[in-house]
Amino acid sequence: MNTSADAHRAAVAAPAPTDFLGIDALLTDDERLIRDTVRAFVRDRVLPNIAGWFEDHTFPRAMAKELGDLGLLGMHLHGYGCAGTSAVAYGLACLELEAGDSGFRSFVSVQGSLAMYALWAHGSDEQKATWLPRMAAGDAIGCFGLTEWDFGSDPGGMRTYARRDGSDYVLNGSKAWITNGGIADVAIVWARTAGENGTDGAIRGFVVPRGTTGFSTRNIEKKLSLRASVTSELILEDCRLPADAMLPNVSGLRGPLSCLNEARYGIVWGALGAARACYESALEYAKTRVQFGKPIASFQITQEKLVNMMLEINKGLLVALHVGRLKDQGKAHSAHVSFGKLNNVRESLAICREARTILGASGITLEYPVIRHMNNLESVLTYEGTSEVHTLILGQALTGENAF
Ligand code: TGC
Ligand code: FAD
Repeated sequence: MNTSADAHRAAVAAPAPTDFLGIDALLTDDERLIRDTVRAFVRDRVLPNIAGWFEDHTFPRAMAKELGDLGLLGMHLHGYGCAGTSAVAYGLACLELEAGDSGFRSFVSVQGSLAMYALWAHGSDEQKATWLPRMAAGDAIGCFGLTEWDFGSDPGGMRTYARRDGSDYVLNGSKAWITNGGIADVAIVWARTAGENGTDGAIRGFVVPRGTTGFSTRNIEKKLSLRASVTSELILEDCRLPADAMLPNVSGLRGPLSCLNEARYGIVWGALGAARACYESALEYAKTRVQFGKPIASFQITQEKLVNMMLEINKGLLVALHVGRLKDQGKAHSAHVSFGKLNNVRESLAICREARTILGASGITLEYPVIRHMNNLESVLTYEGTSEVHTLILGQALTGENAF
C-alpha cells in the first residue's frame, strides 16, 4: 500500500552527482546564463588546448581578446566598457574558468580585480578613461606589482621607492612573482614614497606603461604550477614617471589590500572549479576502471573518497554563494572573504589530491586534468594571502589579537 511518504519520495527528484544539493536552483536566470556561456567557452576554447599550453609554459595572448569579447574582463565593474554584473555572476565565471585551468581564472582576476579595480577605485578620471575601456576589451593587458622577493606575506615592508624629483617621480626596486608581468601593457606598481628629509612616506600606486624608460620585466621559468600563466619579475631602475602617473585617490597599504579583497573573492569560487573538474574526472574514471574484476567505484574506500569530495564541493559552493550574496548587498567584510578563500582553496586542493589517488598512475599525466589542477592549486593556496595569513586574519577577527 502506498503511503504519503512513498508518494513524496517518488515526487522528489534524486540528487544529481554533479549538483547534489540542487544549488543551481538558487541562481537567477541571468546568473545561469553567464555561467553556461563561460562553461561553453571553456569547453570549446580552453579544454582542447590546455594540456599543450600547460606543457609549453605559455598563456596565449590572443585569449585576452576572446575573454574581453565575452565581457569577462572587469565584469563586475561599472562603466568604461565593463559589464557591471553582480558579484555572484563574477564568481560563477571564475569557477567555470578555473574548471578549465587556474591560469585562465588568474588572468581574469589580475586583469579585472587587481589592475582594473585599482584604476577604477583609486585612479583619476584620465587614468580610468585611458586604460579601462582597452583593458575591458582585452586590447591592453594589466598586471599588479605588490610582492617583492623579500616581502611576500608582509608587503608593508616593501623596498621599492618612489622619490619625488621636480614634477616627476623616480621609481627604483623590483617586484616578484607578478602574474601577466611579461605580457602586460601596463603595470600597477605599489611603491613607498620617500618622505621629507629621507624619511619613509606612504605606500602609493603608480601606473607604469610598458615602454617607460627604466621599466623592464623578466619571466620566471621552470614553474611546475600555473604553467599556463605568465609569472614575472618587474624591474624598476630610475624609472621616471610624471606626477599624474600616481593613483590620486588612495594612500597606504589599504590601497593594494582593497584590490586583494576583490581578487580573493573570485578565488573563493574559482578554486571550486578546479575541484569540480577533478571530482568529475575521478567519478568517471572510477566507474570504468576495473580491478579485481569490478569497477573501482564499487569499492567502499573509493566511494568514501568520492562522497567526501562531493560534500566539500557542495559546502564550498554554499559558502561562495553566501559570501557573494553578502557582497552584492554591500555586507561582505574582508574577513568573510578570508573565510571563503581559506576554506575553499584548502578543501579544493585536498579534493584534487584525493582525485589523483583514484586515477592511480594515470593521474600523474596530462592526459587527465587532475595533476595539472592539483599543481595549480599549490600556487592558489599561496597567492592572494597564504592559508596561514588567512588563518591569522580570522584568528584576529575572533580574538582581537594580532598574531602576525
Ligand atoms: P594592517 O596594519 O593590518 O593594515 C594596513 C592598512 O590596510 C587596511 N587593511 C585593509 N584594507 C582593505 N582590505 C583589507 N583586506 C585590509 N586589511 C587591512 C588596514 O585597515 C590599514 O588601513 P589604515 O588606513 O588604517 O592604514 O597591515 P599589516 O601590514 O599588519 O598586514 C596585514 C596582512 C598580513 C593581512 C596583509 O599584509 C596581507 O594581507 N598580506 C598578504 C599579502 C598578499 O595577499 N599578497 C597578495 C599579492 S597579489 C597576488 O598574490 C596575486 S596572485 C594572482 C591571482 O590573483 O590570480
Ligand atoms: P612568504 O611570505 O615568505 O611565506 C613563506 C611561508 O611562511 C608561508 O607558509 C607563509 O604562510 C608563512 N608565513 C609568513 N608570515 C607568517 C606569519 N606571520 N605567521 C605564520 N606564517 C607565516 N604577487 C603580486 O603582487 N602580484 C601577482 O600578480 C602575483 N602573482 C603570483 C602568481 C604566482 C603563480 C605565485 C606563486 C605568486 C604570485 N604573487 C603575486 C605572490 C604571492 O602573493 C606571494 O607568493 C604570497 O603573498 C606569499 O609570499 P611569499 O611567497 O614571499 O611567501
